[in-house]
Formats: sequence, C-alpha cells, structure tokens
Amino acid sequence: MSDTDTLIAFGDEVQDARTEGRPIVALESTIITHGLPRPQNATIARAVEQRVRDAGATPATIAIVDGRIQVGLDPDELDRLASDEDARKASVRDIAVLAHLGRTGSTTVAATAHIARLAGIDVFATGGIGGVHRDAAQTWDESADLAALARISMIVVSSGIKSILDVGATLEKLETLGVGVCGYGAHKVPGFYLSELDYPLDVVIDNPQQAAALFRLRRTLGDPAALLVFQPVPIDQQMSVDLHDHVLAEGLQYIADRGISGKDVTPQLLSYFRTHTDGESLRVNTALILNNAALAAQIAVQLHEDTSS
Ligand code: PSU
Ligand code: MN
Repeated sequence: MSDTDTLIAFGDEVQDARTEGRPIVALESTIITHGLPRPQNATIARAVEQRVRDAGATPATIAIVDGRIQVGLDPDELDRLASDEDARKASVRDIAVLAHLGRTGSTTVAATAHIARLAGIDVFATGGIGGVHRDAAQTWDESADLAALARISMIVVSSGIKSILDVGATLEKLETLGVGVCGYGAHKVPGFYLSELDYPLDVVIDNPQQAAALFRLRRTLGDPAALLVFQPVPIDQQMSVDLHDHVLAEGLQYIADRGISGKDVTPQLLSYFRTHTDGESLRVNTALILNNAALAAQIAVQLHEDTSS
C-alpha cells in the first residue's frame, strides 16, 4: 500500500470501480456546503451523482470528513456534509490541516483536483471555477484554483467563469499558466449564469472523443496543467441578462460596503445571487451542474475506452 492509499478513504462504490477498472468522475463539495442552499443541496448533490452513473461512470464526491480524506461519500455521509453548517471551505493548503485536526471540510475545485489526482482520477465535473477577483490589483485576491489547475493534469468540466470575477484577467492568467481551455460547442466563454460572455474561445470541441484525445495529447507532451472544458448552460435556460446585471452590481456593492474579503467573497456573492434572484440562480446552477456531470462522465468513459483498447 502506498502512503496516499492509507491517507485516502474510498467510498464502497468508488472502491468497486477502482478494483474493476471502471471510469470515475470526481465531484467537488464546496458547491454543496457553500454554493447551494440547504436543504436542496443534498437533493442536488445526489442527482449530480446519479447523472454520472446514468452516463456510465462512477461518481466520487470528495470531502474531508472528521479528518479523513474521503473519495466517494456514502449516502449518509453526503447528507451529513450537506447539513453541516460548520464544514470548512477547504482549499489545497487546508487539506493537511483538517486531516491533522480531525475536522470536516468541503473541498474547492483546487482541493478536489489535488485529491482526485492522488487517487488517480482524470476527470472532474463542477459548476464554475474560481479566478481573478475584480479588485485583484489592490487585494491580490486570486483563487487558489488557478495555481492548482496549473499543476494538475486533469480534465475539468465547468460552465465557465462567473461574472463575479474579472473574466478577462482570469483568461489571461489561464493562458500564462498553460491551462488548456476549450468550449464545448461554444465559441464564446460561458459566464456560468449566462450562456456566453463577450470573450471568444480559440478552441472549440463538439464531442467527448475530442476532449479525451486533446487530453491524451497534452499528457503525452508532458503538459502539467489541466484542460478546462467549458460547457455553457443552454441559452433557453440561462438567467435573464437584465436580472443578472442588476443583481451583480448590487452584490458587488454589498461586498464592498461590508468589507467582505478573502475566502468569504465567493460564497457571499453566490449567496447574494441566491437571495436576490427569486430562485433563478438555484435553477440555473442546478441545470448546469447536472449537464456538466453527464458530460464529464461521457468523457471519462471515452478516455477509459481509449486507454484500455
Ligand atoms: N464558482 C461557482 N460556484 C462555486 C465556486 C466557485 O460558480 O461553488 C466555489 C468552488 O468550490 C471554487 C471556489 O473552487 O468557490 C473558489 O473560491 P475562491 O474564489 O475563494 O478561491
Ligand atoms: Mn480568494
């Protein structure tokens, strides 16, 4: 047994998939504890896992439970995490601390990718990635997701970059870091709640085969960074642009007025959207995360076929 095998606890379903060599998709848990409202978060987290199964792969929701680094939660553990108001938002540097203290934490994109890599998982589905914050020139607030994506070889399926961030700066930073970016049937960068933003995408793919092929080439070339697959929420399911622009402006003002900073910024802005869009943000968030789970599973199945043939 390697050291990481003794540090990581695999859920039963994930362990079976590993033993039988079946495709696995990693899922993050900060979206459950800090991105979605209780109690709907538990139902949505279960539905996301089911989408992965329906598309032929095994879901591995990642979190730290009482200090255990857990890859795959059983249904009770998932429910407990979803209702745990004290679960810490954990990025990469928090993993060891929580493991040491025996505490519970939900993993961000960065921490989830880090643990998934240790567990040998190559495909990860989420809602939106973190990026460069709008006031970063003063605050230096850039998500640790960027640094993690720069050094973790993995396919990450998301619905792009949320408009709460400086989207242009985030794209520049991804380029600097060598993180691969492609649109899934999309020629413009998706903005999470919105299907497209005014930033073109150079690379467009149309099927899971292309995603898998691109990723394998990156691996062969020794590219250390992740490949981001941006799948927009369908245009007829996006948030109304007027509502979005209005709530975004208010939410940014709310954060500024209260001096909210650091790791609280993203959860507080998401929460502002939730409470000021009359259910729209939850509807869109749910739709896109389910779609991303299904696509990630299709890509994992393809990657598995490519490598086992
Ligand atoms: N963006 C979203 N929804 C989310 C997050 C980001 O649209 O739930 C979460 C993810 O877990 C992401 C984290 O990794 O917020 C980034 O937080 P920060 O900006 O503090 O790095
Ligand atoms: Mn931050």
